[in-house]
Amino acid sequence: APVQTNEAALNGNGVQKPEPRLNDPDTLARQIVEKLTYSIGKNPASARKYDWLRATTLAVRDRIIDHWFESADRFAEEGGKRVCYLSMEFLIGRMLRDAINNLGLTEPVREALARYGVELDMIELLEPDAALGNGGLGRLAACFMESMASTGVPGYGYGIRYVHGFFRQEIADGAQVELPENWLVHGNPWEFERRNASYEIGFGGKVSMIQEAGRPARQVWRPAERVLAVAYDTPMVGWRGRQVNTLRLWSAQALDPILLDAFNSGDHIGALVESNKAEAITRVLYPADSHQAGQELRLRQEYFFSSASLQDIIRRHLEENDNLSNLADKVAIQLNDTHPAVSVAELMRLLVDVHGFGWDEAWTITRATFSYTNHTLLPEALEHWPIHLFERLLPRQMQIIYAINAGIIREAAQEHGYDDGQVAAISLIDEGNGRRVRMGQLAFVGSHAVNGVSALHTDLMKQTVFRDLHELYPDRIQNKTNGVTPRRWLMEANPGLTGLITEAIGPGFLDDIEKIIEIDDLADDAAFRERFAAIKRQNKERLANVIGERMATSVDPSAIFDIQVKRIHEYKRQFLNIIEAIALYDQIRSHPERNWTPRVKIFAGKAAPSYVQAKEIIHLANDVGRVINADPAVRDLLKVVFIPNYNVSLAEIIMPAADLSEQISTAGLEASGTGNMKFALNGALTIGTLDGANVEMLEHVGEDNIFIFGLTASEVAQRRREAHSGRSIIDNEPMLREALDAISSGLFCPDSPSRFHSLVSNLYNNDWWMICADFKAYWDTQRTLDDLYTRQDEWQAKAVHNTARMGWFSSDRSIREYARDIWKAGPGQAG
Ligand code: F58
Repeated sequence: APVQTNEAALNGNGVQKPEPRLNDPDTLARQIVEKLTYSIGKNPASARKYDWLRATTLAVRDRIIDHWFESADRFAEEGGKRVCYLSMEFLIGRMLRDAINNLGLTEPVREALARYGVELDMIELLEPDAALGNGGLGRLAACFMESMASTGVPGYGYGIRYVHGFFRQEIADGAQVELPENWLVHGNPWEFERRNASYEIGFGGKVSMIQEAGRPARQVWRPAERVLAVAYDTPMVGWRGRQVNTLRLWSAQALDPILLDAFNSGDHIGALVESNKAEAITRVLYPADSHQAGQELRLRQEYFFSSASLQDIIRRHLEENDNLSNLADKVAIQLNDTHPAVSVAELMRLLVDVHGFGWDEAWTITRATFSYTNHTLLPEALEHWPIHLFERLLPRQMQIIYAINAGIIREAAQEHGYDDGQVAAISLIDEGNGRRVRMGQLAFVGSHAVNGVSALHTDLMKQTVFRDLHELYPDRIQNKTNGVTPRRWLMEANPGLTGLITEAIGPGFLDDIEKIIEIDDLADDAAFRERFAAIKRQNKERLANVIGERMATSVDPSAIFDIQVKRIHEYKRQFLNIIEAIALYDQIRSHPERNWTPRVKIFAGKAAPSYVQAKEIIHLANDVGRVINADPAVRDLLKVVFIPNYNVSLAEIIMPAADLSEQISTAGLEASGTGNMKFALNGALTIGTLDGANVEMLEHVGEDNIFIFGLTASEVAQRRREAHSGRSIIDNEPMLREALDAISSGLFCPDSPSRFHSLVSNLYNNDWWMICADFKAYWDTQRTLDDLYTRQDEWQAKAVHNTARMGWFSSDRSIREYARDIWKAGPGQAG
């Protein structure tokens, strides 16, 4: 209950209402020093850079809070439908630049700090990245949070406040080394702990039927263990500060942090056992991006944040409504992949067991409330939990899943005449290899809408993982192609280009990114192209400096910057790119007389710690770079660099500096990709396969402005059915053979010549990822690009077309589509 306040003092004469903060440099300068003095306890004369960052953050935060309260009041007044985005990951990166950019404070803050001789660009770099995610899925959630706030959708993110985010990567003797990440060590000025919003989360125990007088019999779950979920809120500022939404992250704590009995009897360690066990739930982000982490702790994380979020959503709903029967009119819950899919069973439990709903009504509410996004078709990444584990940890939810399954199967058999085989295909329980709960099926049947993240991926979902459920519910699957926020990925990452575009067409594109198409005709304007190229050159110099500083390698900014940055995975085919580099190295050495176009091949990305092949690929990239970069025979014609510790902040430097973007996954396997969009928006040309959103990028930029090669998804599927092997291709392709021979010979790893033998022999034996199959087409396309780069006018014109035609790939567009087609929430929606 709210505390008793003196209404008159609060509202009558406004005594307790703080003055709204002013945004001029004078006021900002004064308030930054005030924060430095009274909140941080530092004298401006002796303050260190980090103190200035903190003081600036606090001063900016005050301004965000003003907007935050306004947004909250407005939502409450309008009583519209809210969107809750449940995601195990939010890969946010730094927050200061994003906040001041969206509040229009970048220049005033810069000026305010300059008065004390402090450079904004310097202190910004001290902010740690919030790296609460692995890659594309987590970064998409972060772009969506920003776009919901920017497009006026009342969005609430729900996730986990990991103490240790995505690991820090170092390269030692060419190999990846993982180090713990520690973003919270100096505290986090962006978050607010909300002790009042905390919920009990149970695990284990027993379920029993109870019969109370005058009430129907019901199931009661008595968990054996209970932990507390405590909320931490971070404001998410939308463009022009018009709306500020909330990201609520849960932290686990013991209900009884010190067991006093144990403590008093002298068992000081034992007294802490509970709190250690509880806190372990939110201690660390699982770093596997392509294999389901089958550990119990992972399932605990999933249930922990799902249950806390649902309890929070229900509590808020009941504060504003009489009961839960209209839940789906007031809340849309989006499941970001299957990690929160246990929510389907948990909402059923809360509705039926706790709030007394009948099963059928509860099921109708549940389905109307949830929707689910799938991000992968890779079988090894689909989540399924062993029944015995699920049952032990979540006994009541397991019963509910059986009951849901029975209903679906009954419907399929009775209304659609499904036979046993068809029933097995749609069942939530996989009876195959040890009985398991299939989380994708659970999310699907518990949702009214299921979406893929690009047109191709959505089609393939219908044909593969969800073929049978799609047959049963043909209207449920729809497409929502991904997007990226132009604030972070154009305005903040590339202020030079943003300035040029503003000069050319005015600032309208800042509010409606699709207006960026207005620069399209300027591709024919030589003066514009030159300025566009000059900005690219500056961005390349900035990246060259980073490479020089971090790796003591010098690269020439006039070479093609050919960049592949993303998680390291066999299907993303960094290996293909490295093989092409080796083949090129070989050709340059054999034909020094030819007119080679200088190229710098840049790689960055992390491998899951347990993914052996991915780590070998990192090792190979580093080993190859060491040999090529030291060889005077190719000096300045070819360099290969692997930049360690790829993260959001590094991406902000890399995206604007690329000439060429590598999007070369085996067709059919990259659900969408979002790096592809960031590069093209910043004027890189793409070399890529017909995979994920590349297909739609081709449609938007036109076939003259993108470089597509290789097998299509259906050709890949066909070859896989034929058990295609690489041997015959290698035998007939001398460049490929010589490159593979060079690897096998130990040329790049004389210290351990057999290091890459298994990597190479896999290609001979089955070429599962179609590296051999696509090599020649890839090589030829690269040479076309070499040639094109020598005709700078043509290259730059294509680059301008790419930037001009990427407006559609904004996450604002994605969010508007979700709002209109799935959530029925946000501006212009009845809700
Ligand atoms: C990615 N998935 C897709 N998963 O690979 C990419 O094509 C797509 O653009 C992106 O999602 C956004 O839709 C992805 O990043 C993960 O990182 C999971 C993390 C948790 C374990 C399983 C993979």
